Amino acid sequence: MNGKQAAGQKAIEEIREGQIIGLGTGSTVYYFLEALATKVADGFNVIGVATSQKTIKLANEWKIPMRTLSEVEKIDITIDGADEVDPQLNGIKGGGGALLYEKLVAKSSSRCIWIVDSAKTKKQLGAFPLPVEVIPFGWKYVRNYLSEKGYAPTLRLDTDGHPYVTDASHYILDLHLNTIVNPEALANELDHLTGVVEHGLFLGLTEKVIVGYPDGHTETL
Ligand code: ABF
Repeated sequence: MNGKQAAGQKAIEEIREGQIIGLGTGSTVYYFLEALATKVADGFNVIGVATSQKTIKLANEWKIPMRTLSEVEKIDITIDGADEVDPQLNGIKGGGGALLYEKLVAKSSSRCIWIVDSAKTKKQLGAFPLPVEVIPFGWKYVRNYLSEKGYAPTLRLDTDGHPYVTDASHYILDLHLNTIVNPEALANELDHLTGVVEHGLFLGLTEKVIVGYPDGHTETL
């Protein structure tokens, strides 16, 4: 067992019969979905709300009943991954390109829990490139603005060298910041930049982080 598997399986303990569950994206969430599918196969009654086409595909394969976010009034609990987490439980998300839908699902949830392997926990955010989701029409304006600020933006490309396109048909600029001294100030700046749809700073959006270690044990932040 690896850290991601340990964290994914541990998160099952947070789930109750009859809940509407936000299902995140990524390889750690894969292990949570696998464990959830086993319970569903045994008659455990839950409804999932996905954050990406990738998660919808997996949930359908494993026969987890699904709804879209617009079909539910409230999500009871969301289980999602993250790319970096700091001691204040702030994080960088969006390495998988699903940050907009992940943030909408997180903000629609009564509870949110992240599941990560121990490599994701950092003293300070920023080593992982910060994803910024932008309207394709204005991506060069945003790229130039961020470049002039010294944020070293790069347009995310897919495997055939074309701009990566999110499920919401936007582009992503990844900011290479190394360290983020004041995440709140940066989030506020990005929130007010014309052309930016959303960014991967998830501040105060999770109540708990389950950290999985290579030996299979987990700790909770
Ligand atoms: C998702 O989990 C994304 O926000 C983030 O990029 C990803 C982490 O992926 P993994 O669990 O595969 O490391 O929620």
